[in-house]
Amino acid sequence: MGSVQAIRPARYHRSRRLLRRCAICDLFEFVAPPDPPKEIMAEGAVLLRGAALPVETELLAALNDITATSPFRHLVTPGGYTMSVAMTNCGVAGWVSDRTGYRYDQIDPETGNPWPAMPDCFLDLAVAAATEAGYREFRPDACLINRYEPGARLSLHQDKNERNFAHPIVSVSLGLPAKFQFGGLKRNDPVKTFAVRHGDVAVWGGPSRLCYHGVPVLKEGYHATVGRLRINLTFRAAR
Ligand code: MD3
Ligand code: FE
Repeated sequence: MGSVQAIRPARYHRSRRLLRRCAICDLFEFVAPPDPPKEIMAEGAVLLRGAALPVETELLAALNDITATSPFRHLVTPGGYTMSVAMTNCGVAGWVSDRTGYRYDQIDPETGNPWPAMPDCFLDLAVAAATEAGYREFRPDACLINRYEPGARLSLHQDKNERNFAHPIVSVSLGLPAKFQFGGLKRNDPVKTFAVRHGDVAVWGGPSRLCYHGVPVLKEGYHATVGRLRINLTFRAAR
């Protein structure tokens, strides 16, 4: 299981003494101080900057295997709209939407087969991040994978299709940078906006678990390893 150290970005392994001896490091730290490794967004909600970077290559390779079996597709909402974000899943349960509603299903409706298994590198990262955020019992059985092309967005919503809201949700951002909008328990509560980048991991639980959230329109761009895309992995204990 991934340890707390294993999900820290490499720069935190460097000793204070080494940093102090490097004048250029001093200069960069002055111009752009590093993000804190743990940022509290709200009660129960923690942002772990760069926590996925040490396992980026494994995550992207595992993602390719998953989408070879269960490809990305644009789901239709119960209201009849086609989502701009394309989705797939891995794990024993997958989130799906169609004209009849939203639900978790063991079967990929597109292939008629079970969703691909959750890769160990996915599970280990999600469990390590939840532990780091103070959620020690988290064992996700579902991973929803969202793919944003520039122009795609996810409007403000609550995640309410899971059986037990005592479990947190872990989200891993890869590829193009995006903004998270994070509101309150009512749709019209004020929202805070957080910029998320490649490798950032967020954990939402406790009093934040049912907060409204969304992703505004993704800006045009190109990421060196992911391309013209943003990928978000969302880990849940659905059942
Ligand atoms: C705040 N995905 O799939 S994850 C989703 O970036 C979803 O693709 C977004 O929202 C994405 O349902 C955002 C961030 C997130 C997830 C769950 C939350 C924020 C949350 C639950 C409660 C509060
Ligand atoms: Fe959500």
